[in-house]
Amino acid sequence: MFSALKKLAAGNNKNEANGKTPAGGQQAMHASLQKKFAKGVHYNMKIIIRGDRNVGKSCLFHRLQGKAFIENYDPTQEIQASFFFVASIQWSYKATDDIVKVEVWDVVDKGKKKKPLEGLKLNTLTPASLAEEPALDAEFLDVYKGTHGVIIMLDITKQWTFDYVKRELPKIPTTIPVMVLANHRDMGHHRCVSEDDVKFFIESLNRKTDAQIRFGESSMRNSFGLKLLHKFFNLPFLALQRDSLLKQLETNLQEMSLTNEELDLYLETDDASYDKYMIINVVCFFRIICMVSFC
Ligand SMILES: Nc1nc2c(ncn2[C@@H]2O[C@H](COP(=O)(O)OP(=O)(O)OP(=O)(O)O)[C@@H](O)[C@H]2O)c(=O)[nH]1
Ligand SMILES: [Mg+2]
Repeated sequence: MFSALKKLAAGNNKNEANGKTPAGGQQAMHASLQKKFAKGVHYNMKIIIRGDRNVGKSCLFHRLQGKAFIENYDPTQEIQASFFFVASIQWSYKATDDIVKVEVWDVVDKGKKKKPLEGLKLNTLTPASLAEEPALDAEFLDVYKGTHGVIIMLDITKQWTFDYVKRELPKIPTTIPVMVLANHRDMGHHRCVSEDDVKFFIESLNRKTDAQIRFGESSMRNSFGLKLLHKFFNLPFLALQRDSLLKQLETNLQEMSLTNEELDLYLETDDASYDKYMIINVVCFFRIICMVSFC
């Protein structure tokens, strides 16, 4: 687990460097982008995907990486993180050349505990050391920390997945833009969660901040809704950009007040007095004359 934690914290620099497709769903940066990005990443944007079991989170996680639909259900055991650069998910904000690293997390609420010491039969092992290692899941990590956007998914054919959304949505910090994604749209004939029900619930939350809760529909089977998601990414990006600009503005104001203080201090020194300046110059002049005449 701790290696996975390190991976989440440190990104996939090592793998990017050797150009291999790394494990755990991470993706190496395309060689043609390396030159462009050599100038440095301007923004790191973290997007997390949440939702009840079996709603299609991992399918979306794969789709965002440009991969094919996964037919078989393989429950995710612990949080997966993937690191993209804008061009590799065909996302960029229209009015800017900024290089944005998009980090997507496929979040697992309750992971399967692992037995790290399985297979080892040493006498020195105590029952405590044989204890199961916790999985990297939402119970273990504060997944909203440092998050810029949330995609919360439900399956329109399963009422209880909407109940999950109802429970989780109010827990999401109101500063983070959210997309409620009603997935399995291609299964419309089995639909039991209506668009109106979801929209009504979202409105009932009465979010007052700029970070809105949006609603959209999707099908991971035929990629419907991915365009909408890419547009949605503009919201967390613009919020991130605004924070960064506000910080720059704050630094600018601090620098300005420091410069004014420096100017005030300078004006109190001998260097800033014309009379003293002239005396120093005259003394220097006579010294040079004396040196020249001695030579
Ligand atoms: N028809 C249809 N099937 C989908 C869609 N999205 C996902 N599935 C199927 O639903 C099943 C579950 O998808 P996953 O992406 O593994 O679900 P998950 O939310 O990651 O599940 P957990 O990892 O257990 O939390 C898989 O069999 C997918 O093929 C969709 O939009 N339409
Ligand atoms: Mg999954």
